[in-house]
Amino acid sequence: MSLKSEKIWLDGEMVPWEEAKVHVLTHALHYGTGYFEGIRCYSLADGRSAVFRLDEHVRRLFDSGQILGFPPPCTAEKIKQAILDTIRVNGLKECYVRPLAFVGLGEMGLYAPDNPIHVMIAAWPWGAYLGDEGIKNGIRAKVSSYARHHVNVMMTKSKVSGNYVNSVLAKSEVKKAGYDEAVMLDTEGYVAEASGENVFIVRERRVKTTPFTSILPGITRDSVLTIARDKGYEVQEERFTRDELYTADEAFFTGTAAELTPIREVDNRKIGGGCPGPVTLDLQQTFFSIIKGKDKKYTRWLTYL
Ligand code: PPE
Repeated sequence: MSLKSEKIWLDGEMVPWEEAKVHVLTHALHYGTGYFEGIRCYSLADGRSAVFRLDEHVRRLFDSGQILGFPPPCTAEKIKQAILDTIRVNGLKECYVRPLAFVGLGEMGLYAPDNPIHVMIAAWPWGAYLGDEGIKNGIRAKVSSYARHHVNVMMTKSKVSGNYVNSVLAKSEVKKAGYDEAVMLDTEGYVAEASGENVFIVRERRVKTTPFTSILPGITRDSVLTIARDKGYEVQEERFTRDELYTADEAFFTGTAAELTPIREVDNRKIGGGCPGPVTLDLQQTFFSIIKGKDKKYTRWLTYL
């Protein structure tokens, strides 16, 4: 994956990629005081391109700012336009977009209410996050020894940069042990989410996912829940345990980067038959046809370039 593009949007200007830099005393670099989004733009079957669920991602960016107490210094409309402009100016038909708002240079120390808030938006091509093989045949997951944030330790509904140290620890732990992705339990021992995805299980064709407890409210999670309900599956947003994950017929991850990736193994136990199950494949296929603009029922989720 190359992060290189022509331009990065920084505080209202299109800046050459090489010049989009910050000072080493930037507050966010020291204390993790930034918040970001991950958004995908897809090239459609009809030759156009569209950003998937742009409004919801920008809304969550503002929610993150509201939770932290330093909102972006511009309107949501301006950010939406800047996202579309960044994709266009870089000539990208299909890409991942990363907006980040962060506390800049000024005072050092934890309380720095007068430091400037910067916003940057970059875009680059990013293929299957957990690999082409993984998205097709499923990945091997391991439960991490690191617990997910407690709701009163970190603001889990906010996509805060600092929150991701917890994800980096978990992901590194399981990757070094030879697995593809980390499943994280909450501080009470229930399955929370993965290092960068939400978790779903299927048993007897019933689809279950973690409720809004200690998790990031995933936009892909919401899309898949909507698709599952529309298709007539019984859907439950309920806490579940690690052994319930082991004994599921099927399991999968959802995320903007990971899209809908089947889980074929957890802690060396095959899930179902050890390959993507029928409900997972059904939901995945519908999701893929929606993002490609082939399913007219969900065009409300697409913002055309
Ligand atoms: N939980 C976490 C912790 C998370 O980081 C993500 C997205 C999700 C759930 C799913 O949310 P959504 O994308 O709205 O469906 N993770 C982003 C960052 C990945 C990265 O490595 O960076 C993403 O998928 O863009």
